[in-house]
Amino acid sequence: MRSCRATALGARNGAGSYTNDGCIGGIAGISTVVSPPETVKAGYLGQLSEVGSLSVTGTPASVNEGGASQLGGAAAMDDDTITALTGSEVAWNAPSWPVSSISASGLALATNVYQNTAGNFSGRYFGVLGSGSLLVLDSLPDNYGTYAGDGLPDSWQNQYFGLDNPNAAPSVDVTGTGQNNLFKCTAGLDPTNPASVFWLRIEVVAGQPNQKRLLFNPRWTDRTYTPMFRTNLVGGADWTNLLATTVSDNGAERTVTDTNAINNARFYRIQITCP
Ligand SMILES: [Ca+2]
Ligand SMILES: [Ca+2]
Repeated sequence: MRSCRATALGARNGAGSYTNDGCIGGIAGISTVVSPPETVKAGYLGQLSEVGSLSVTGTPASVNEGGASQLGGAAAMDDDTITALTGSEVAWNAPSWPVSSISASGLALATNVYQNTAGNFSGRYFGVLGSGSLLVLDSLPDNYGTYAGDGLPDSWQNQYFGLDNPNAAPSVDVTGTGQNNLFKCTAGLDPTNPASVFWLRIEVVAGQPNQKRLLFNPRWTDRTYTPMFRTNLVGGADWTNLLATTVSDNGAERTVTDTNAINNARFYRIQITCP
C-alpha cells in the first residue's frame, strides 16, 4: 500500500493513516484516503513512498507489574526517512502475557508476574508488521496466582514446584527433612533434595572450658546469620544475641566460637535473615 508524504521543505500534512502532500507547480497532491478532505499546500515537494519496515516500542520499555506503558512506532520509508507514529496510528494485535491488553491509543497494561518477564506485542501500519516487547518487573514478590500472600517469594515456589502446586506451601516438607519450605527458602536450600539440609553442631573447645564452638552449614553470602543463646528453654531470659565471639569461614561452613560460655547450660540457635 502506498502513502504520500513530503520529502523536503518540512512537515507533511496528515492525520491517522491518512497522508497527503501538496506539490510544487501544477502537479496535484496525491492522497491514499478519502477522508478527511485533503488540502494541497503550495511549496511542498511530493512523491510516493512505501513503508519499508515498522518498529514499535513502549515508553517506558519496562514497567512494574500492574503498570502501563505507552506504545508507539516509527515507520522507515523506502525513501530512507523515518515517520514517528503515535499509539493511535498503529493497529495493535492482541499481546502475549504478561501484557494483558493494548488500547486503541496504544496504552499497554501489564499484569502480575512471578519473575521478570518480557511480553510481546505487535501492530501494523499500512499493512507492515512491527513487533516489540515490554519487560514486566516482578516488583512484588508474593502476589502471583495461588502463591500470592503466603510469605514465600513466588519465583522460588515456581522454580522448585512449578505453578499451582500445593507442595509449595510454606508449611510443607516434601523431602521429610524436618525443615519446611519456609525454613528451606530462608536458609537457601533445595526443597526437592532430601540431602539439602541446614545443620548446626556444637563442640567443646579443648583446654577452654568457658568456650563453645558452633559450626553450621550452608552459609550464603547474601544472608545474615545471627548466633543467639539462652540458658533456659522453658523460662528465664529470651533468646539473646551472642556477642563475645570469633568467626571463621571455610566455604559454605561457618564456625562461631562463643568465648564467654560461662553458664552451667547454654542453648544455641542461628537466626537466618534473607535479603
Ligand atoms: Ca510478583
Ligand atoms: Ca508466595
